[in-house]
Amino acid sequence: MTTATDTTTRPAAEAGPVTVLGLGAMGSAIARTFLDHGHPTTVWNRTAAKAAPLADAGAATAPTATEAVAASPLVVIALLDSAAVEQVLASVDTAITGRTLVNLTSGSPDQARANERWAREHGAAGYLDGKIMGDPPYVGTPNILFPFSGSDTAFAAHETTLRELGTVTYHGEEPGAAAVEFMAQVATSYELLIGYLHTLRLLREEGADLAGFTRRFGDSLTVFPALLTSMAQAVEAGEYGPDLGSLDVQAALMDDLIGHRESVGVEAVRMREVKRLMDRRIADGHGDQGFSSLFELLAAQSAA
Ligand code: FVH
Repeated sequence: MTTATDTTTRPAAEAGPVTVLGLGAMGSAIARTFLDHGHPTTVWNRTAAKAAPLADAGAATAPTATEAVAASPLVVIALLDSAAVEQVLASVDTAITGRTLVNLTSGSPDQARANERWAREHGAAGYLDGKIMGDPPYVGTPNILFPFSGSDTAFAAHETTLRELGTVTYHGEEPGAAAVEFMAQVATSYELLIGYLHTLRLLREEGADLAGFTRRFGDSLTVFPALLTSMAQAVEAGEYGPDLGSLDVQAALMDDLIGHRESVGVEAVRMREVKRLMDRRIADGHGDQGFSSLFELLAAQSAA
């Protein structure tokens, strides 16, 4: 194993040793950030050549994941997926004993819970599950988000180091909580963005100004936080006022929206799905309620 060069930018006593397993775009950016903050940093990657730029920047390179883990009390993993995490952890085995394991690999809440069990059963000092919302160039800036969950003592012990990576939030001891947050944030964004792409297609077909619309729509998003809050309150209480108007009125508008999309050759399957839910709710006698009440139909067995 080569030796880490100390590139200290703050007192060495504060910047403890860190190991990073996985040197893809994200792991490399993470390791570089730790180096920039003066942590003695040990790195390992399945394809060893990817460690070379980090070695040039002062990282120690380990020939195996096990040796990398042995080098630091804090071990950060950023691999492709949960299958890769499982394989690498199996090779590390009891070398994790006494170390804090931080897994930043994307995965489900259940995978996070399984990793926490594995860490506990192998004597780790603690397990934190983290997720990444942002791109590699933003690592080390406030413009990338890292939700964490898991051991609160591990979080307290390593919070300062983890905050060097970006904007950090802690979601409590339940190991799956950060993954729940990640899945919810990412899924909502995809649903919003596919609607936006449909709209851009519709505007293009109508010959409208995409940039101008986008600017105005961006401005109108400022009303969303209050709207989302009131929708969450309605769902929590199970009491549905006529938000966005009553469903009786909204269903008629939906017919116009669907008809417009279809008239210019834009696919409208998701809007037809919204209309189908509205129609069901109206048929159930809830036409006086608002949009939030569709929540009642969104459990898998009730949406069919
Ligand atoms: N923009 C991004 O990059 C996104 C932002 C949101 C969160 N993701 C998640 O971050 C994890 C790492 O992503 P990444 O961008 O670093 O991914 P790659 O550049 O493709 O690197 C993948 C690394 O995983 C190693 N690897 C893959 N399979 C295995 C395996 N079976 N055993 C050991 N290592 C494995 C791979 O090694 P190699 O191919 O170089 O040998 C890379 O080090 C990810 O969960 C994203 O969802 C990033």
